[in-house]
Amino acid sequence: MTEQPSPGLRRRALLAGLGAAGLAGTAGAAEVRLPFANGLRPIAPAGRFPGKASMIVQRVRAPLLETPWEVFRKHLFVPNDQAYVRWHIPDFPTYVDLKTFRLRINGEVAHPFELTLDELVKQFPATRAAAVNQCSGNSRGLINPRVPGAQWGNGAMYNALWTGVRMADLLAHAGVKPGATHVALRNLENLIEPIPAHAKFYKVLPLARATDPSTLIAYEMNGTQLPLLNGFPLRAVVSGWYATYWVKMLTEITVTTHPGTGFWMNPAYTIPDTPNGSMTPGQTGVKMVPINAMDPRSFFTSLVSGNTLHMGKPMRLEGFAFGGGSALKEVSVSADGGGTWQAAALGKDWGAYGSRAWSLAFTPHARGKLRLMVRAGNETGAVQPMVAGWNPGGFLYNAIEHVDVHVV
Ligand SMILES: Nc1nc2c(c(=O)[nH]1)N[C@H]1C(S)=C(S)[C@@H](COP(=O)(O)O)O[C@H]1N2
Ligand SMILES: [Mo]
Repeated sequence: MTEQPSPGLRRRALLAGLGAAGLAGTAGAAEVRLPFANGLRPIAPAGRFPGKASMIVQRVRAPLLETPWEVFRKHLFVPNDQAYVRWHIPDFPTYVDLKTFRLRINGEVAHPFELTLDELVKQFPATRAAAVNQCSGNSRGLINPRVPGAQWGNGAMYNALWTGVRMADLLAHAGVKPGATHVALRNLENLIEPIPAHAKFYKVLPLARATDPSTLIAYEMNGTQLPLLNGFPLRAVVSGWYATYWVKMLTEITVTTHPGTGFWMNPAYTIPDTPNGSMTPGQTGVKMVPINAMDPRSFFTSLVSGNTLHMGKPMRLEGFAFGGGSALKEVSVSADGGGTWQAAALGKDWGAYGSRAWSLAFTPHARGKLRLMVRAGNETGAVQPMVAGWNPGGFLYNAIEHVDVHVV
């Protein structure tokens, strides 16, 4: 697994040419079977989607493209051309003209203002940090009982090194008025008229989250401009929170005094207001709240189920993990069904909200079937559960992962 960020093969995002033809039709002949019933998906060849190498096709229009698991086995920082893609509305812009593009800061502020991309880059200090972008519904296909929505495997996430400006700096420049409580993040799709107002995708953040120093407006991903499909030219990076808040093609930040009424804040993207966001299927009268911070997750990369290990032969187990809403605290591995856990060594810390590599020396001691489990915990005390909690949106999946290997 490479632990350095690299932007991927295509160094420049394609800014034009993503016309209707680019999003229509069927994918190539290759297929992958995700690990759940009805998991067969086509694999799009490189170049089938602009700026993207080979991707698992969950849906063509609006695109839902999943990162193949092989990519995570090779890269701690997912190359831009294999970062997953998720759009809600088919009619998003397929071309962004930087001559006319502006980011506007308005609403409950003393001095509303607007900037070109160039002005944003030049007038505000750049900051750079790793953070994991993860869809709220990542791994939804593994939730039991199944729920509707994109049936993702584990590939609706990516760790990237983000460069941008702090949202707090822009808001301070505008002068937030007393009494303001939230910021609404709007994007270029909101300017497209055929989309009815109630359906337009925008998200609202509590002011405290918007002004946290880890909340960025990013213009680079792994050292190069954002791919169009990942939000060129600007996107919100709400480090530690689910990607639904990471508004792409961000064009307007409106400071407000209310939490927003849009469909995409409520009922979409809400979770039960219970300690771990879970409930019983069919349970009624459960209070729902907007989804927010991520939970910890950890994965194997050096092994997949079906691999063979050799008895008595020392080897290294490897993978990556992230803490979610707070920094990763520990990763441990169990070879006895969760009875005992051994702490793994953690690799370089690229920032509290990014992924870290982990590794552990291991020697198999008995022949036969062996299940290895990996578990992460974060600084606020959240630890991955053996079985994922259930909620009707199929969000927050973070059960302990395992590989089943043969020892010979
Ligand atoms: N403008 C815009 N931004 C958006 C969305 C969208 O549909 N439109 N979807 C959100 C959701 S739900 C996810 S999971 C992430 C996906 O980010 P990605 O495409 O870079 O993977 O974008 C978020 N930002
Ligand atoms: Mo999402």
